[in-house]
Amino acid sequence: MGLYLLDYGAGNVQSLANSLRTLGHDFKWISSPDDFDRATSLVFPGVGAFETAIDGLVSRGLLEPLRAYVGSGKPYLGICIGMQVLYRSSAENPDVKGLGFIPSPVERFDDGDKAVPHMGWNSAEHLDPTAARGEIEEGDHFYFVHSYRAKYDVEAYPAAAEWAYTTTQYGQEVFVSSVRKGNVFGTQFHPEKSGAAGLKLLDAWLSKTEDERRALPSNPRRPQPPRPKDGLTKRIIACMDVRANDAGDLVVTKGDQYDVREKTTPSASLPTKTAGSVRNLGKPVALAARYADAGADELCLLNITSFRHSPLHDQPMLAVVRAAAESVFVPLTIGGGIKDTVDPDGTKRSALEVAGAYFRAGADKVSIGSEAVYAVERLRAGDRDGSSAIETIARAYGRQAVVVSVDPRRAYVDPDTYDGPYRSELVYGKLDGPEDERGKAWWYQCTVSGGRENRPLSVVELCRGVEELGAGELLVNSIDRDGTGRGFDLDLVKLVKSAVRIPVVASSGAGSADHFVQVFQQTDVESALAAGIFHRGEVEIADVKKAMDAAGINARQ
Ligand code: 1PR
Repeated sequence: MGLYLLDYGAGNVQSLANSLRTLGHDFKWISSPDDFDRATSLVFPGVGAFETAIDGLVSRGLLEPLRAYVGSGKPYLGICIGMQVLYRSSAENPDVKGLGFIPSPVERFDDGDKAVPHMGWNSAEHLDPTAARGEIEEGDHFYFVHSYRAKYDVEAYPAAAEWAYTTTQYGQEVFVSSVRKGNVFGTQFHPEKSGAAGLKLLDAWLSKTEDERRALPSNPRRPQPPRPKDGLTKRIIACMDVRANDAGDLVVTKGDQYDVREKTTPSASLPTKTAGSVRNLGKPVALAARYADAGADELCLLNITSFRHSPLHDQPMLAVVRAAAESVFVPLTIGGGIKDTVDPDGTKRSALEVAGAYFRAGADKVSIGSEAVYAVERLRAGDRDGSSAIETIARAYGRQAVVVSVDPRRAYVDPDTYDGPYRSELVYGKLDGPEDERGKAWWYQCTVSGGRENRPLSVVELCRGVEELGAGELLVNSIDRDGTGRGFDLDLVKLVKSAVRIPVVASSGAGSADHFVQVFQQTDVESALAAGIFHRGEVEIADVKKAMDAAGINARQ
Protein backbone atom coordinates (compact mmCIF):
# COMPACT_ATOMS: atom_id res chain seq x y z
CA MET A 1 0.00 0.00 0.00
CA GLY A 2 1.28 3.49 -0.76
CA LEU A 3 0.52 4.90 2.66
CA TYR A 4 1.79 8.44 3.18
CA LEU A 5 1.70 10.78 6.17
CA LEU A 6 1.47 14.52 5.77
CA ASP A 7 3.54 16.69 8.10
CA TYR A 8 3.37 20.45 7.72
CA GLY A 9 6.05 21.06 10.30
CA ALA A 10 4.12 21.72 13.50
CA GLY A 11 3.31 19.59 16.49
CA ASN A 12 3.72 16.00 17.43
CA VAL A 13 3.49 13.79 14.38
CA GLN A 14 5.88 11.21 15.82
CA SER A 15 3.13 9.63 17.88
CA LEU A 16 1.14 8.76 14.78
CA ALA A 17 4.27 7.39 13.10
CA ASN A 18 5.00 5.34 16.22
CA SER A 19 1.41 4.02 16.31
CA LEU A 20 1.62 2.88 12.69
CA ARG A 21 4.99 1.20 13.29
CA THR A 22 3.57 -0.57 16.34
CA LEU A 23 0.68 -1.81 14.20
CA GLY A 24 3.12 -3.01 11.53
CA HIS A 25 2.10 -0.62 8.74
CA ASP A 26 4.80 0.83 6.50
CA PHE A 27 4.50 4.44 5.42
CA LYS A 28 6.40 7.32 3.87
CA TRP A 29 6.25 11.05 4.50
CA ILE A 30 4.90 13.42 1.90
CA SER A 31 7.93 15.53 1.08
CA SER A 32 6.91 17.10 -2.22
CA PRO A 33 3.69 17.75 -4.15
CA ASP A 34 4.49 14.78 -6.45
CA ASP A 35 4.15 12.41 -3.50
CA PHE A 36 0.38 12.97 -3.54
CA ASP A 37 0.31 11.16 -6.91
CA ARG A 38 2.25 8.26 -5.47
CA ALA A 39 0.06 8.03 -2.35
CA THR A 40 -2.77 5.53 -2.42
CA SER A 41 -3.78 6.37 1.17
CA LEU A 42 -3.02 9.49 3.14
CA VAL A 43 -3.12 10.36 6.83
CA PHE A 44 -2.94 13.99 7.92
CA PRO A 45 -2.30 14.18 11.68
CA GLY A 46 -3.10 17.83 12.15
CA VAL A 47 -1.85 19.31 15.36
CA GLY A 48 -1.44 22.92 16.31
CA ALA A 49 -3.40 25.94 15.19
CA PHE A 50 -5.59 26.14 12.08
CA GLU A 51 -3.75 29.10 10.57
CA THR A 52 -0.33 27.51 11.19
CA ALA A 53 -1.55 24.35 9.49
CA ILE A 54 -2.81 26.17 6.40
CA ASP A 55 0.28 28.41 6.32
CA GLY A 56 2.54 25.37 6.70
CA LEU A 57 0.80 23.64 3.80
CA VAL A 58 0.84 26.76 1.61
CA SER A 59 4.51 27.51 2.26
CA ARG A 60 5.45 23.94 1.30
CA GLY A 61 3.27 24.05 -1.80
CA LEU A 62 1.08 21.28 -0.39
CA LEU A 63 -2.35 22.89 0.07
CA GLU A 64 -3.61 22.62 -3.53
CA PRO A 65 -2.16 19.12 -4.01
CA LEU A 66 -3.97 18.11 -0.78
CA ARG A 67 -7.25 19.55 -2.08
CA ALA A 68 -6.75 17.68 -5.36
CA TYR A 69 -5.89 14.47 -3.49
CA VAL A 70 -9.03 14.54 -1.34
CA GLY A 71 -11.12 15.49 -4.39
CA SER A 72 -9.66 12.62 -6.41
CA GLY A 73 -11.43 10.04 -4.28
CA LYS A 74 -8.30 8.39 -2.87
CA PRO A 75 -8.52 7.35 0.81
CA TYR A 76 -7.89 10.11 3.34
CA LEU A 77 -7.78 10.05 7.13
CA GLY A 78 -7.67 13.48 8.77
CA ILE A 79 -6.97 13.84 12.47
CA CYS A 80 -7.94 16.93 14.51
CA ILE A 81 -6.82 19.87 12.33
CA GLY A 82 -6.58 17.28 9.54
CA MET A 83 -10.35 16.89 9.91
CA GLN A 84 -11.04 20.60 10.49
CA VAL A 85 -9.33 21.64 7.22
CA LEU A 86 -12.07 19.75 5.37
CA TYR A 87 -14.57 22.39 6.53
CA ARG A 88 -15.31 25.73 4.93
CA SER A 89 -13.62 27.89 7.54
CA SER A 90 -12.52 28.06 11.16
CA ALA A 91 -13.24 30.83 13.62
CA GLU A 92 -9.73 30.21 14.92
CA ASN A 93 -8.54 32.22 11.91
CA PRO A 94 -11.48 33.76 10.03
CA ASP A 95 -9.29 35.11 7.22
CA VAL A 96 -7.99 31.67 6.32
CA LYS A 97 -10.21 29.40 4.21
CA GLY A 98 -10.44 25.66 4.69
CA LEU A 99 -10.66 23.12 1.86
CA GLY A 100 -14.45 23.46 1.84
CA PHE A 101 -15.46 19.82 1.30
CA ILE A 102 -17.79 19.96 4.31
CA PRO A 103 -20.09 22.97 3.94
CA SER A 104 -20.16 24.38 7.45
CA PRO A 105 -17.87 26.40 9.71
CA VAL A 106 -15.71 25.31 12.63
CA GLU A 107 -16.40 27.57 15.61
CA ARG A 108 -15.12 28.05 19.14
CA PHE A 109 -16.67 26.19 22.05
CA ASP A 110 -18.80 28.35 24.28
CA ASP A 111 -16.87 28.65 27.55
CA GLY A 112 -19.91 29.92 29.50
CA ASP A 113 -20.52 26.55 31.11
CA LYS A 114 -17.20 24.74 30.82
CA ALA A 115 -13.46 24.96 30.53
CA VAL A 116 -12.05 25.52 27.04
CA PRO A 117 -10.04 23.81 25.49
CA HIS A 118 -12.01 20.59 25.66
CA MET A 119 -9.18 18.43 26.90
CA GLY A 120 -9.41 14.80 27.90
CA TRP A 121 -10.97 11.44 27.19
CA ASN A 122 -14.52 11.51 25.91
CA SER A 123 -16.83 9.04 24.21
CA ALA A 124 -18.09 9.17 20.61
CA GLU A 125 -21.73 8.30 19.92
CA HIS A 126 -22.78 6.81 16.61
CA LEU A 127 -25.50 8.88 14.94
CA ASP A 128 -26.81 5.77 13.29
CA PRO A 129 -27.31 3.21 16.04
CA THR A 130 -27.64 0.44 13.48
CA ALA A 131 -24.44 1.23 11.56
CA ALA A 132 -21.80 -1.47 11.42
CA ARG A 133 -19.11 -0.88 14.03
CA GLY A 134 -15.40 -1.35 13.60
CA GLU A 135 -13.41 1.79 14.13
CA ILE A 136 -15.48 3.17 17.00
CA GLU A 137 -17.34 1.03 19.48
CA GLU A 138 -19.68 1.69 22.37
CA GLY A 139 -17.65 2.36 25.51
CA ASP A 140 -14.49 3.48 23.68
CA HIS A 141 -12.92 6.66 24.98
CA PHE A 142 -10.74 8.88 22.83
CA TYR A 143 -8.39 11.73 23.65
CA PHE A 144 -9.59 15.18 22.57
CA VAL A 145 -7.72 18.43 22.79
CA HIS A 146 -9.25 21.39 20.94
CA SER A 147 -10.97 24.73 21.44
CA TYR A 148 -12.82 24.78 18.11
CA ARG A 149 -15.44 22.34 16.91
CA ALA A 150 -18.03 21.76 14.19
CA LYS A 151 -21.49 21.83 15.71
CA TYR A 152 -23.90 19.05 14.83
CA ASP A 153 -26.69 21.25 13.48
CA VAL A 154 -28.84 19.52 10.94
CA GLU A 155 -31.15 22.51 10.44
CA ALA A 156 -28.48 25.11 9.82
CA TYR A 157 -26.12 22.85 7.87
CA PRO A 158 -28.09 19.91 6.44
CA ALA A 159 -25.45 18.99 3.85
CA ALA A 160 -22.69 18.97 6.47
CA ALA A 161 -24.77 16.70 8.71
CA GLU A 162 -24.41 13.92 6.13
CA TRP A 163 -20.69 13.82 6.85
CA ALA A 164 -21.12 13.38 10.59
CA TYR A 165 -20.34 9.84 11.71
CA THR A 166 -20.22 10.28 15.49
CA THR A 167 -21.00 13.12 17.83
CA THR A 168 -19.70 13.92 21.28
CA GLN A 169 -21.17 15.94 24.07
CA TYR A 170 -19.15 18.52 25.98
CA GLY A 171 -21.03 20.62 28.50
CA GLN A 172 -24.28 21.57 26.75
CA GLU A 173 -22.82 21.29 23.25
CA VAL A 174 -23.01 18.42 20.82
CA PHE A 175 -20.28 18.49 18.22
CA VAL A 176 -19.09 16.31 15.37
CA SER A 177 -16.36 14.04 16.69
CA SER A 178 -15.81 12.09 13.48
CA VAL A 179 -16.81 12.36 9.84
CA ARG A 180 -17.07 9.65 7.21
CA LYS A 181 -18.11 9.82 3.61
CA GLY A 182 -16.77 8.13 0.51
CA ASN A 183 -12.98 8.31 0.61
CA VAL A 184 -12.85 10.52 3.69
CA PHE A 185 -12.61 9.56 7.33
CA GLY A 186 -11.83 12.19 9.92
CA THR A 187 -11.59 12.34 13.69
CA GLN A 188 -11.62 15.40 15.91
CA PHE A 189 -9.89 13.30 18.57
CA HIS A 190 -6.40 11.84 18.40
CA PRO A 191 -6.44 8.06 17.83
CA GLU A 192 -2.65 8.03 18.15
CA LYS A 193 -3.08 9.31 21.72
CA SER A 194 -6.08 7.19 22.63
CA GLY A 195 -4.40 4.04 23.88
CA ALA A 196 -5.86 0.71 22.77
CA ALA A 197 -9.09 2.25 21.43
CA GLY A 198 -7.10 4.56 19.16
CA LEU A 199 -4.78 1.84 17.87
CA LYS A 200 -7.85 -0.29 17.14
CA LEU A 201 -9.39 2.55 15.12
CA LEU A 202 -6.24 3.10 13.05
CA ASP A 203 -5.83 -0.60 12.45
CA ALA A 204 -9.49 -1.01 11.43
CA TRP A 205 -9.16 1.74 8.81
CA LEU A 206 -5.82 0.49 7.52
CA SER A 207 -6.95 -3.12 7.40
CA LYS A 208 -9.78 -2.36 4.98
CA THR A 209 -9.10 -2.91 1.31
CA GLU A 210 -8.34 0.22 -0.64
CA ASP A 211 -11.69 -0.05 -2.40
CA GLU A 212 -13.44 -0.19 0.97
CA ARG A 213 -11.53 2.86 2.17
CA ARG A 214 -12.57 4.73 -0.98
CA ALA A 215 -16.26 3.99 -0.52
CA LEU A 216 -17.13 4.41 3.13
CA PRO A 217 -20.89 4.40 3.62
CA SER A 218 -22.38 7.86 3.92
CA ASN A 219 -24.48 8.70 6.92
CA PRO A 220 -28.20 9.29 6.88
CA ARG A 221 -29.22 12.74 8.13
CA ARG A 222 -30.52 12.46 11.64
CA PRO A 223 -32.91 15.32 12.27
CA GLN A 224 -33.28 14.65 15.95
CA PRO A 225 -30.54 15.89 18.24
CA PRO A 226 -28.40 13.01 19.40
CA ARG A 227 -28.97 11.65 22.85
CA PRO A 228 -27.00 13.86 25.23
CA LYS A 229 -24.36 12.00 27.13
CA ASP A 230 -21.39 13.79 28.60
CA GLY A 231 -18.74 11.10 28.44
CA LEU A 232 -15.82 13.31 29.44
CA THR A 233 -13.82 11.53 32.12
CA LYS A 234 -11.76 13.01 34.89
CA ARG A 235 -8.11 12.39 34.04
CA ILE A 236 -5.53 10.69 36.25
CA ILE A 237 -1.99 11.80 35.50
CA ALA A 238 1.20 10.07 36.58
CA CYS A 239 4.06 12.51 36.96
CA MET A 240 7.75 11.74 36.81
CA ASP A 241 10.17 14.33 38.15
CA VAL A 242 13.40 13.64 36.30
CA ARG A 243 16.93 14.78 37.05
CA ALA A 244 20.48 13.56 36.77
CA ASN A 245 21.65 11.60 39.80
CA ASP A 246 25.14 12.04 41.18
CA ALA A 247 26.45 9.54 38.60
CA GLY A 248 25.00 11.64 35.78
CA ASP A 249 22.15 9.25 34.83
CA LEU A 250 18.64 10.58 34.36
CA VAL A 251 16.43 9.05 37.04
CA VAL A 252 12.91 9.55 38.27
CA THR A 253 13.12 11.14 41.67
CA LYS A 254 10.58 12.46 44.13
CA GLY A 255 10.86 15.08 46.77
CA ASP A 256 9.19 15.94 50.02
CA GLN A 257 8.23 19.57 49.65
CA TYR A 258 10.63 19.68 46.68
CA ASP A 259 13.65 18.26 48.53
CA VAL A 260 14.69 15.21 46.49
CA ARG A 261 17.76 14.15 48.46
CA GLU A 262 17.75 11.09 50.72
CA LYS A 263 17.66 11.83 54.43
CA THR A 264 18.24 8.32 55.75
CA THR A 265 21.52 6.46 55.93
CA PRO A 266 22.06 3.09 54.26
CA SER A 267 20.58 0.11 56.05
CA ALA A 268 20.44 -3.63 55.55
CA SER A 269 17.02 -3.31 53.90
CA LEU A 270 17.93 -0.30 51.79
CA PRO A 271 21.64 -0.66 51.17
CA THR A 272 21.77 1.75 48.23
CA LYS A 273 20.31 4.67 50.12
CA THR A 274 22.93 7.20 50.96
CA ALA A 275 22.12 10.31 52.90
CA GLY A 276 22.32 13.32 50.62
CA SER A 277 22.10 11.39 47.37
CA VAL A 278 19.34 12.02 44.82
CA ARG A 279 16.40 9.71 45.53
CA ASN A 280 16.21 7.21 42.69
CA LEU A 281 12.78 5.72 41.99
CA GLY A 282 13.40 4.24 38.58
CA LYS A 283 14.11 4.88 34.92
CA PRO A 284 11.83 7.39 33.20
CA VAL A 285 11.13 5.44 29.99
CA ALA A 286 10.36 2.16 31.77
CA LEU A 287 8.13 3.91 34.32
CA ALA A 288 6.30 5.83 31.60
CA ALA A 289 5.49 2.59 29.77
CA ARG A 290 4.39 0.98 33.02
CA TYR A 291 1.99 3.81 33.90
CA ALA A 292 0.52 3.93 30.39
CA ASP A 293 -0.14 0.18 30.58
CA ALA A 294 -1.64 0.58 34.02
CA GLY A 295 -4.28 3.01 32.71
CA ALA A 296 -2.80 6.47 33.30
CA ASP A 297 -4.79 8.95 31.20
CA GLU A 298 -1.79 11.12 30.69
CA LEU A 299 1.88 11.26 31.63
CA CYS A 300 4.03 14.14 32.68
CA LEU A 301 7.83 14.25 32.63
CA LEU A 302 9.41 17.21 34.38
CA ASN A 303 13.09 17.99 34.10
CA ILE A 304 13.36 19.50 37.55
CA THR A 305 16.88 20.92 37.41
CA SER A 306 16.67 22.51 34.01
CA PHE A 307 16.60 26.00 35.52
CA ARG A 308 20.34 25.59 36.07
CA HIS A 309 21.52 24.82 32.59
CA SER A 310 19.53 23.29 29.79
CA PRO A 311 21.12 23.56 26.38
CA LEU A 312 19.05 21.98 23.66
CA HIS A 313 22.06 20.39 22.05
CA ASP A 314 22.56 16.85 23.31
CA GLN A 315 19.68 17.25 25.73
CA PRO A 316 19.14 13.81 27.37
CA MET A 317 15.48 14.65 28.07
CA LEU A 318 14.89 14.68 24.32
CA ALA A 319 16.13 11.10 24.10
CA VAL A 320 13.86 10.17 27.01
CA VAL A 321 10.83 11.71 25.28
CA ARG A 322 11.68 10.01 21.98
CA ALA A 323 12.02 6.62 23.65
CA ALA A 324 8.90 7.05 25.80
CA ALA A 325 6.80 8.11 22.80
CA GLU A 326 7.69 4.89 20.97
CA SER A 327 5.59 2.80 23.29
CA VAL A 328 3.29 5.24 25.05
CA PHE A 329 0.06 6.11 23.24
CA VAL A 330 -1.45 8.49 25.77
CA PRO A 331 -0.67 12.22 25.95
CA LEU A 332 2.77 13.19 27.11
CA THR A 333 3.59 16.55 28.72
CA ILE A 334 7.21 17.63 29.02
CA GLY A 335 8.32 20.35 31.38
CA GLY A 336 11.47 22.00 32.62
CA GLY A 337 13.70 24.34 30.70
CA ILE A 338 11.13 25.55 28.17
CA LYS A 339 12.77 28.93 27.74
CA ASP A 340 15.31 30.76 25.60
CA THR A 341 18.62 28.90 25.95
CA VAL A 342 22.16 28.98 24.63
CA ASP A 343 23.96 25.84 23.47
CA PRO A 344 27.60 25.19 24.45
CA ASP A 345 28.77 26.42 21.04
CA GLY A 346 26.98 29.73 21.62
CA THR A 347 23.95 28.93 19.41
CA LYS A 348 20.88 30.70 20.73
CA ARG A 349 17.63 28.75 20.84
CA SER A 350 14.30 30.39 21.46
CA ALA A 351 11.74 28.81 23.78
CA LEU A 352 9.72 28.12 20.63
CA GLU A 353 12.59 26.11 19.16
CA VAL A 354 13.08 24.21 22.40
CA ALA A 355 9.37 23.37 22.51
CA GLY A 356 9.44 22.42 18.81
CA ALA A 357 12.24 19.94 19.47
CA TYR A 358 10.15 18.28 22.20
CA PHE A 359 7.03 18.18 20.02
CA ARG A 360 8.98 16.57 17.19
CA ALA A 361 10.37 14.03 19.66
CA GLY A 362 6.83 12.99 20.64
CA ALA A 363 5.61 15.41 23.31
CA ASP A 364 2.02 16.63 23.04
CA LYS A 365 2.27 19.52 25.45
CA VAL A 366 5.06 21.48 27.04
CA SER A 367 4.86 22.75 30.57
CA ILE A 368 6.37 26.11 31.45
CA GLY A 369 7.29 26.97 35.04
CA SER A 370 9.68 29.78 35.93
CA GLU A 371 9.42 31.54 32.57
CA ALA A 372 5.66 31.87 33.02
CA VAL A 373 6.19 33.74 36.29
CA TYR A 374 8.60 36.18 34.66
CA ALA A 375 6.24 36.67 31.71
CA VAL A 376 3.33 37.56 34.00
CA GLU A 377 5.53 39.93 35.97
CA ARG A 378 6.34 41.70 32.68
CA LEU A 379 2.68 41.63 31.63
CA ARG A 380 1.64 43.26 34.91
CA ALA A 381 4.32 45.89 34.48
CA GLY A 382 2.76 46.82 31.13
CA ASP A 383 5.62 45.30 29.15
CA ARG A 384 4.02 42.97 26.62
CA ASP A 385 5.53 42.46 23.18
CA GLY A 386 4.25 38.99 22.26
CA SER A 387 7.65 37.36 22.62
CA SER A 388 7.06 35.32 25.77
CA ALA A 389 7.41 31.54 25.59
CA ILE A 390 3.69 31.10 26.27
CA GLU A 391 2.65 33.43 23.46
CA THR A 392 5.07 32.20 20.82
CA ILE A 393 4.40 28.52 21.48
CA ALA A 394 0.61 28.98 21.69
CA ARG A 395 0.61 30.89 18.39
CA ALA A 396 2.50 28.17 16.57
CA TYR A 397 1.14 25.03 18.20
CA GLY A 398 -2.20 26.12 19.63
CA ARG A 399 -2.89 27.04 23.24
CA GLN A 400 -3.82 23.47 24.09
CA ALA A 401 -0.14 22.56 23.74
CA VAL A 402 0.92 25.02 26.46
CA VAL A 403 0.63 24.02 30.10
CA VAL A 404 1.80 26.30 32.86
CA SER A 405 3.12 24.55 35.92
CA VAL A 406 2.77 26.68 39.03
CA ASP A 407 4.71 26.08 42.23
CA PRO A 408 2.99 28.12 44.94
CA ARG A 409 3.92 28.14 48.60
CA ARG A 410 1.69 29.32 51.42
CA ALA A 411 2.62 32.70 52.83
CA TYR A 412 1.16 32.82 56.36
CA VAL A 413 -0.09 36.14 57.67
CA ASP A 414 -1.88 37.45 60.73
CA PRO A 415 -5.42 38.00 59.43
CA ASP A 416 -6.10 40.74 62.00
CA THR A 417 -3.18 42.89 61.00
CA TYR A 418 -2.54 41.86 57.38
CA ASP A 419 -2.73 44.90 55.16
CA GLY A 420 -1.09 43.56 52.01
CA PRO A 421 -2.46 43.33 48.47
CA TYR A 422 -3.83 39.78 48.78
CA ARG A 423 -6.59 40.28 51.34
CA SER A 424 -9.26 39.07 48.95
CA GLU A 425 -7.27 35.90 48.23
CA LEU A 426 -6.66 34.96 51.87
CA VAL A 427 -7.58 31.43 52.88
CA TYR A 428 -8.51 30.77 56.50
CA GLY A 429 -7.71 27.48 58.24
CA LYS A 430 -10.94 25.71 59.16
CA LEU A 431 -11.79 24.81 62.73
CA ASP A 432 -12.35 21.21 61.68
CA GLY A 433 -9.37 21.24 59.31
CA PRO A 434 -5.85 19.93 59.95
CA GLU A 435 -4.59 20.98 63.38
CA ASP A 436 -1.58 22.89 62.03
CA GLU A 437 -3.86 25.09 59.90
CA ARG A 438 -6.42 26.10 62.52
CA GLY A 439 -6.55 29.79 63.33
CA LYS A 440 -4.13 30.61 60.53
CA ALA A 441 -4.55 32.57 57.32
CA TRP A 442 -2.42 32.54 54.21
CA TRP A 443 -2.15 33.50 50.57
CA TYR A 444 -0.39 31.51 47.90
CA GLN A 445 2.88 32.98 46.74
CA CYS A 446 4.50 32.04 43.42
CA THR A 447 8.02 30.70 43.23
CA VAL A 448 10.57 30.00 40.49
CA SER A 449 13.49 27.60 40.07
CA GLY A 450 11.72 24.67 41.67
CA GLY A 451 10.60 26.63 44.73
CA ARG A 452 14.03 28.03 45.47
CA GLU A 453 12.99 31.66 45.03
CA ASN A 454 9.77 33.38 46.12
CA ARG A 455 8.38 36.05 43.80
CA PRO A 456 6.10 38.98 44.62
CA LEU A 457 3.16 37.44 42.77
CA SER A 458 0.12 35.52 43.98
CA VAL A 459 -1.10 32.31 42.42
CA VAL A 460 -4.31 34.05 41.32
CA GLU A 461 -2.32 36.78 39.58
CA LEU A 462 -0.12 34.20 37.91
CA CYS A 463 -2.97 31.99 36.72
CA ARG A 464 -5.04 34.88 35.35
CA GLY A 465 -1.93 36.29 33.67
CA VAL A 466 -0.93 33.08 31.91
CA GLU A 467 -4.51 32.52 30.76
CA GLU A 468 -4.42 35.98 29.19
CA LEU A 469 -1.08 35.21 27.54
CA GLY A 470 -2.48 32.04 25.97
CA ALA A 471 -1.83 29.06 28.26
CA GLY A 472 -4.20 26.16 27.64
CA GLU A 473 -3.99 24.35 30.97
CA LEU A 474 -2.68 24.83 34.50
CA LEU A 475 -0.75 22.28 36.51
CA VAL A 476 -1.19 23.42 40.09
CA ASN A 477 1.44 22.04 42.43
CA SER A 478 1.73 22.83 46.10
CA ILE A 479 5.13 22.99 47.72
CA ASP A 480 3.50 22.61 51.15
CA ARG A 481 1.72 19.39 50.18
CA ASP A 482 4.26 17.86 47.76
CA GLY A 483 5.22 14.36 48.90
CA THR A 484 3.32 14.61 52.18
CA GLY A 485 0.47 12.23 51.33
CA ARG A 486 -1.95 14.56 53.17
CA GLY A 487 -4.23 15.00 50.19
CA PHE A 488 -4.54 17.75 47.61
CA ASP A 489 -4.71 21.35 48.82
CA LEU A 490 -8.43 21.78 48.11
CA ASP A 491 -8.43 25.49 49.03
CA LEU A 492 -5.69 26.14 46.49
CA VAL A 493 -7.45 24.14 43.78
CA LYS A 494 -10.77 25.92 44.39
CA LEU A 495 -9.07 29.31 44.35
CA VAL A 496 -7.38 28.64 41.01
CA LYS A 497 -10.47 27.05 39.46
CA SER A 498 -12.56 30.08 40.34
CA ALA A 499 -9.98 32.42 38.78
CA VAL A 500 -9.68 30.91 35.28
CA ARG A 501 -11.66 29.25 32.45
CA ILE A 502 -8.92 26.90 31.20
CA PRO A 503 -8.65 23.32 32.52
CA VAL A 504 -6.77 22.74 35.76
CA VAL A 505 -4.74 19.77 37.00
CA ALA A 506 -4.60 19.36 40.79
CA SER A 507 -1.18 18.18 41.93
CA SER A 508 0.77 17.42 45.10
CA GLY A 509 -0.14 15.56 48.25
CA ALA A 510 -2.10 12.52 47.04
CA GLY A 511 -1.71 9.75 49.62
CA SER A 512 -4.63 7.47 48.80
CA ALA A 513 -7.24 6.69 46.16
CA ASP A 514 -9.79 8.55 48.31
CA HIS A 515 -7.84 11.77 47.91
CA PHE A 516 -8.65 11.70 44.19
CA VAL A 517 -12.32 11.15 44.94
CA GLN A 518 -12.17 14.05 47.38
CA VAL A 519 -10.61 16.49 44.91
CA PHE A 520 -13.11 15.58 42.19
CA GLN A 521 -16.10 15.75 44.53
CA GLN A 522 -15.14 18.97 46.28
CA THR A 523 -13.75 20.97 43.36
CA ASP A 524 -14.50 21.26 39.63
CA VAL A 525 -10.98 20.33 38.65
CA GLU A 526 -10.63 18.38 35.38
CA SER A 527 -7.73 16.13 36.37
CA ALA A 528 -5.50 15.12 39.22
CA LEU A 529 -1.85 14.17 39.28
CA ALA A 530 0.30 12.13 41.61
CA ALA A 531 3.86 10.96 41.73
CA GLY A 532 5.13 9.41 44.97
CA ILE A 533 2.29 6.99 45.68
CA PHE A 534 2.52 5.56 42.18
CA HIS A 535 6.33 5.33 42.16
CA ARG A 536 6.39 3.56 45.50
CA GLY A 537 3.56 1.21 44.45
CA GLU A 538 1.43 2.25 47.43
CA VAL A 539 -1.60 2.93 45.25
CA GLU A 540 -2.16 1.58 41.74
CA ILE A 541 -3.81 3.66 39.04
CA ALA A 542 -6.49 0.96 38.79
CA ASP A 543 -7.26 1.48 42.53
CA VAL A 544 -7.86 5.17 41.85
CA LYS A 545 -10.15 4.43 38.91
CA LYS A 546 -12.05 1.87 40.97
CA ALA A 547 -12.58 4.34 43.81
CA MET A 548 -13.77 6.98 41.33
CA ASP A 549 -16.17 4.55 39.73
CA ALA A 550 -17.58 3.56 43.13
CA ALA A 551 -18.11 7.25 43.90
CA GLY A 552 -19.90 7.87 40.59
CA ILE A 553 -17.06 9.90 39.07
CA ASN A 554 -16.59 9.38 35.34
CA ALA A 555 -13.27 7.59 34.79
CA ARG A 556 -11.73 5.81 31.81
CA GLN A 557 -11.52 2.19 32.93
O1 1PR B 1 10.91 26.27 35.88
O2 1PR B 1 10.10 25.84 33.59
O3 1PR B 1 12.27 24.91 34.33
O4 1PR B 1 10.14 24.02 35.20
C1 1PR B 1 10.63 23.24 36.26
C2 1PR B 1 9.57 22.25 36.58
O5 1PR B 1 10.12 21.34 37.53
C3 1PR B 1 8.34 22.87 37.22
O6 1PR B 1 7.20 22.25 36.68
C4 1PR B 1 8.47 22.51 38.71
O7 1PR B 1 7.19 22.23 39.26
C5 1PR B 1 9.29 21.25 38.66
N1 1PR B 1 10.18 21.12 39.84
C6 1PR B 1 11.28 21.84 40.07
N2 1PR B 1 11.88 21.39 41.22
C7 1PR B 1 11.14 20.39 41.69
C8 1PR B 1 11.43 19.59 42.89
O8 1PR B 1 10.66 18.73 43.27
N3 1PR B 1 12.55 19.86 43.53
N4 1PR B 1 9.13 19.31 40.97
C9 1PR B 1 10.06 20.21 40.82
C10 1PR B 1 7.90 19.62 41.16
C11 1PR B 1 5.97 18.68 41.73
C12 1PR B 1 5.14 17.72 41.04
C13 1PR B 1 5.03 16.47 41.83
C14 1PR B 1 3.73 16.65 42.56
C15 1PR B 1 3.12 15.37 43.02
N5 1PR B 1 7.30 18.46 41.42
O9 1PR B 1 5.64 17.48 39.77
O10 1PR B 1 5.08 15.45 40.93
O11 1PR B 1 3.93 17.51 43.65
O12 1PR B 1 3.89 14.78 44.00
P1 1PR B 1 3.26 13.81 45.09
O13 1PR B 1 2.11 13.12 44.44
O14 1PR B 1 4.34 12.83 45.42
O15 1PR B 1 2.86 14.67 46.22
P2 1PR B 1 10.92 25.32 34.75
